[in-house]
Amino acid sequence: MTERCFVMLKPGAINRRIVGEIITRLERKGLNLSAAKLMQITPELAKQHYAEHAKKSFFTELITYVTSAPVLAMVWEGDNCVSLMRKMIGATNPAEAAPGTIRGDFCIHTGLNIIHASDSAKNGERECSLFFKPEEIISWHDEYTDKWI
Ligand code: IDP
Ligand code: MG
Repeated sequence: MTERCFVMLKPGAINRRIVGEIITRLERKGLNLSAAKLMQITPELAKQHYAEHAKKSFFTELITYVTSAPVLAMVWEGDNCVSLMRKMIGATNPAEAAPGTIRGDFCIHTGLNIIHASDSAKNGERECSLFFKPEEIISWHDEYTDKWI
């Protein structure tokens, strides 16, 4: 079933100049990029996005990190997009993320794990609408995705 997943390349991905490499991996999987926006996010937006972690010990550190420099907010679509994306990004702690995953290949510390992806289709919808207006998300299909993926 087609799903939407909100993906955010955190400040480390932009500053380390690996945005293109990460997007290439997601495109090659066969997922569709349907929105993208470079943003310097406010603490208010970051806190809304990560509301479920408000009481955690790392919350302040997390908000400081994701607001410290630009992020690339994106919407990706495809069949089973959320679970595929979570597999491709790997475990939250890069030390446990398998080689071949984005976190497994590009980072070391949990607090600097360079990429966010929604953890359920429901959260995917919630997060996409937090960062994008409906008209900014452009769902598209082509012969490649419909016939060959
Ligand atoms: P996820 O990003 O894999 O969904 P969550 O548990 O939702 O993982 O945590 C959100 C983000 O909060 C993580 O990606 C990471 O940046 C940060 N984080 C989670 N746990 C820790 C921790 O124990 N120390 C520091 N930062 C953490
Ligand atoms: Mg999460």
